[in-house]
Amino acid sequence: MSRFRFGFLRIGFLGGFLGALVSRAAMRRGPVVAFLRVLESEAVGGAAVSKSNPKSKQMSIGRKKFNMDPKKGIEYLIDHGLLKNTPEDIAQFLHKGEGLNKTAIGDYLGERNDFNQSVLDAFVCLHDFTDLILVQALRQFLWSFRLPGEAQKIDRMMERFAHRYCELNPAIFKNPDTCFVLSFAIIMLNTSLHNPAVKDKQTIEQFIAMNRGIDNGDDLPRELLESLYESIKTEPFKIPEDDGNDLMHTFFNPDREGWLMKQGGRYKSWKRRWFILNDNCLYYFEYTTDKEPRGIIPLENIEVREVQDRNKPNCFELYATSTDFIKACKTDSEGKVVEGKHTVYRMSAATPEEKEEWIKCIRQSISHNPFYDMLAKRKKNIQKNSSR
Ligand code: 4IP
Repeated sequence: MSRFRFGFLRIGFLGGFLGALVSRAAMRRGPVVAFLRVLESEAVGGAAVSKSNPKSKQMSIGRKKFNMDPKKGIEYLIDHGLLKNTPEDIAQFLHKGEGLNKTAIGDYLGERNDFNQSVLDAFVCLHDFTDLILVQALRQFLWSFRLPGEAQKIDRMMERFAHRYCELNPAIFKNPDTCFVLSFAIIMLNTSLHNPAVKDKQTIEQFIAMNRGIDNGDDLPRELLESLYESIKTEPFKIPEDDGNDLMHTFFNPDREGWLMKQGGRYKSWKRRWFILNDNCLYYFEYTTDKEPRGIIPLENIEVREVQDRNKPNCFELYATSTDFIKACKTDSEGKVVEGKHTVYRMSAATPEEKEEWIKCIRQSISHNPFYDMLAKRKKNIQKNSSR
């Protein structure tokens, strides 16, 4: 949760700063939108942005878009040739689920139109429940996405699950409805046994009684119900939470984070700061638990190089190629957001390996926008002309 709040504040902070630098119009629509604009602008210049691996950069943008708006994310990935427009391909992508928010997956699979329903079918077929007891199959299925809140959607998804389970394990139930009903009894049992708010815990006898006659009028074998009960009792059922955490976590899933020593701009004192590299920005914090960064350095039109420092080992620095100061912002001693005053940002890592890693990751994150160079040249001309 703290990471979520932390991430959210980071958006606000970043939005406020980049809004001024990047797009005031986008800012009026809120910091998240502003930030998305930044991502989009990255996408526009995708090939130039990530020289080493443009496809993985686009994939990462597509995933983030998916988490904000599943339909748009899928469209983006199809448009960029990263997904085929078939239910099978999309289902595979959702099933793999890498970097995807489980609520967004659930929303997409729950959509009522024919295409999404075909994706749901293909998605369910990617689950192999062969020889799994029902609890294990449910654990697997319900962990792969978050069930939407709407009863009709839940009904449809659980119905598909029950069919798939019975297809792969034909000898257990007389018909898929038994599997469907028992699945809900298991979910309720889980709440009863593991939710501290529930005082009267369901006993095994109550669980058996509750499921009497559900198999086409017959009872299910006692051993089967006992094994399901035991499984839930010993290991609670994990269902993805919807606290927004996943979404922001995906949004701010850092490329790299760790401690570095950082030298001041005007005063050359060294401070230990927690650095997070993400989405072409470098953030630094006083403590890992801080909600707001002390500073943000957009990795745009700057370079990184290794340097020797008399006082610190394993140094590297960020430097600007076309401006005097590096574009950055920080909170000053009174808590106000001000522009940074660094011609270089010099950092010292704990080991030579860490230094190498930081340089490599930062280099991959740096983007070049020719507009800034043009603007810087113009500004210099203006300064030159006005001082004549
Ligand atoms: C400060 O030195 C810190 O090093 C600041 O780092 C730094 O700001 C200041 O740079 C520098 O003067 P003292 O604490 O000894 O005064 P931090 O903000 O991480 O505490 P930066 O811009 O590096 O964040 P200038 O440029 O404000 O002087």
